[in-house]
Amino acid sequence: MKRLARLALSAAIPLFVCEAALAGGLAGAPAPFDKGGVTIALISYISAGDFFQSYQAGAEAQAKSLDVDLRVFPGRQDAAKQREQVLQAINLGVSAIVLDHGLPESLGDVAQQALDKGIKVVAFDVNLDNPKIPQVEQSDHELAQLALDQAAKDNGKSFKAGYAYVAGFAPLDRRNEVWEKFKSDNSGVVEKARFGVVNDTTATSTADQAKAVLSANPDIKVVFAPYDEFARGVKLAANDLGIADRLKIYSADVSTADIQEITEEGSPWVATVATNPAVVGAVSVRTAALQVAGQEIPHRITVKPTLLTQESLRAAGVKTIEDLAQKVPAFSTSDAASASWIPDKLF
Ligand code: SR1
Repeated sequence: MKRLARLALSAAIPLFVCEAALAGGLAGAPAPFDKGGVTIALISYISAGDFFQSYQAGAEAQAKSLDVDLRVFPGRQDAAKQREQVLQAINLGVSAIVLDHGLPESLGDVAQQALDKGIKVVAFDVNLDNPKIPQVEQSDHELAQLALDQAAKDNGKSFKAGYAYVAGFAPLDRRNEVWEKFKSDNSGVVEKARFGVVNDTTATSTADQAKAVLSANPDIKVVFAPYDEFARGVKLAANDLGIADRLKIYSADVSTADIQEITEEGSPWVATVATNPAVVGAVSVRTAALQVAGQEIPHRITVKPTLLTQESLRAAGVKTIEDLAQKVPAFSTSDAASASWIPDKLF
């Protein structure tokens, strides 16, 4: 299934990507991209789940378009392993490293070692607090605000809520800031329980917790689960308990599998707010490429998310990410970290 999704994505990559790869270097690009032979490492903390698969596919497509050799290191939710992989990438002599999530305490010093060796470093969703390391993110404050505004629109400003959250992940921490403010602005919104797990089976582990929470708190009507794996877990729990008709789930992220879960008959998953993860992966590689080319980039690079309600997806007949990209053109592109010499029509 995942293989199929990636094949579908690569099938959508237009011809010029192949032309660039065949040419050995990119005509009209600045050095070193004009001659080719640039290697970039993508070192991910989380290797499981649709978001991260799609992010990687986007990074690979953008790398291919730049004739970059992208070395992918899957961290498999292991901080020590991810740290070791940064050292391996330094030893390989890559031109740049993209860090995709991770724990700041295990990455900060090795990222600095890379910088000291002249290797460019880009961080997606891990806050390394280093002025030399640009941060890519998905406007997480806006993302959470759009989801919570929709929750307030659907349920009013007074409801009992469950909240899925794990501290220590930069995007979840940013979304949490908005949730805290939302609660303090709306005293009728009561957080009855907080739960969530991030591991290699996030959805099912979160489902086990959600089942206990929802059984113990039958008055919970809304769950804010701002990560699609959390939302899947909550939906699974609601279905198992037979309470899907009295629960509404608001989330982040989207994939073809998510769209199917959101739009299916009787689904309690009523809205999500998302970017196209493949676009975010592409933006991360572009940021690294611009740095390698010695070009200016802002310190904070954001990709804007879109609100997708169950109602709007059903009404537009959206069944897949490809449908979504067709119906919402902004979803398949971002002008973040762009330059005239970087191919941008990847999907
Ligand atoms: C555990 S962090 C999960 C989040 O990272 C990405 O930002 C995705 O949006 C996902 O929700």
